[in-house]
Amino acid sequence: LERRALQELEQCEDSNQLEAWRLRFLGKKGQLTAVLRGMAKLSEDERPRIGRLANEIRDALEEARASRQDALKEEERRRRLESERLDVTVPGWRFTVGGLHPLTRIIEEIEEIFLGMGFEIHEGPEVELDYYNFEALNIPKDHPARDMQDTFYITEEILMRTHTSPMQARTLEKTCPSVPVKIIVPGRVYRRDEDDATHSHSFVQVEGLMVDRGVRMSDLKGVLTVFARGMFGEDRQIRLRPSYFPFTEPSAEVDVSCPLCDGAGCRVCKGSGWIEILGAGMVHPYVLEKAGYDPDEVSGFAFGLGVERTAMLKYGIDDIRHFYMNDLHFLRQFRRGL
Ligand code: FA5
Repeated sequence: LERRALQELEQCEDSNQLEAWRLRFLGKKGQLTAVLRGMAKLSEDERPRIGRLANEIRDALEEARASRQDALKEEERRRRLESERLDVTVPGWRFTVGGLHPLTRIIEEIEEIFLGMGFEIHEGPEVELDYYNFEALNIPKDHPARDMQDTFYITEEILMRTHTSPMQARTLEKTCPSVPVKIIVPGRVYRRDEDDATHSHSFVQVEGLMVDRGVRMSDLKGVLTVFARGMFGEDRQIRLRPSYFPFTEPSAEVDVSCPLCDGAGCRVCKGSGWIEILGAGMVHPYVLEKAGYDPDEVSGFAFGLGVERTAMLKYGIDDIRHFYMNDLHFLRQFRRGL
């Protein structure tokens, strides 16, 4: 019995097997216990001898079990340590860190420049009422100027805003009758334009609006000059060309002298030396009146700047679609400084 028990003990590989072994030999119903129980049947002179022998075997088995248990524990500890081993010399993972999108960076730069001139930053809804996008800006339903901005309609009265100018009307309605009002409104706009190198059906504008007593066209020119120099360099010039918007009078299109121009073949300005970046003008009396202001008391200017065009000009990018293709080779160029 002892030999068999010791042999089987050797084969126990873990604490479960060891416990099963203990029950098999030393437990209440175990084989050695059965021997001790059977001693009642033995004769008087056999009993002490067999009893001693059985006790010795029990002690030997207990002892063997304890040392097997220690060995198994030690083995388990060794295995655990092995599996938890950490090689601190293995090279680490390289984490790829993203960066700000070039358009986000340009918007932040624009905001900085206008904050510096005392403008506040406001935001407005991209899904807009026809009323604010057109009507309140002096563009009634049958007005031919609606064709200038081909529109995505959601219902007859709700549309995707085609410019950030509705925020002129929304803001003035709220601020009336107090002055001064000095805000810029960055935001995405949508038009049913054919996509090409300089047009996108969805792009970003920054609206500017200043209303106060005695605001003049020269204030507009001064503010835009500060902007152009802050954005493109101190030696930039701006040029105002007469234009037409129903919500400004007079209206102008504003060009910046090409900062990258290298003559007739310049791929940014096509050799003209100037690039259009925004539309602007003096806020039309109709718009002021509609919001509740008296146009004889206050005046203002407004402008709408194309952010992609500004970024293209600043970084010499020749196709607006680069901003939306998510080509990492393109985007990584703008990562420095995060
Ligand atoms: C307007 O949207 C007027 N709301 C601007 C304005 C505001 C005038 C306040 C007067 C007072 P326009 O449609 O020209 O104007 O667009 C303004 C600028 O947005 C353009 O100068 C150009 O930089 C940019 N832009 C226009 N259409 C697109 C287009 N499809 N893709 C990318 N940029 C565009």
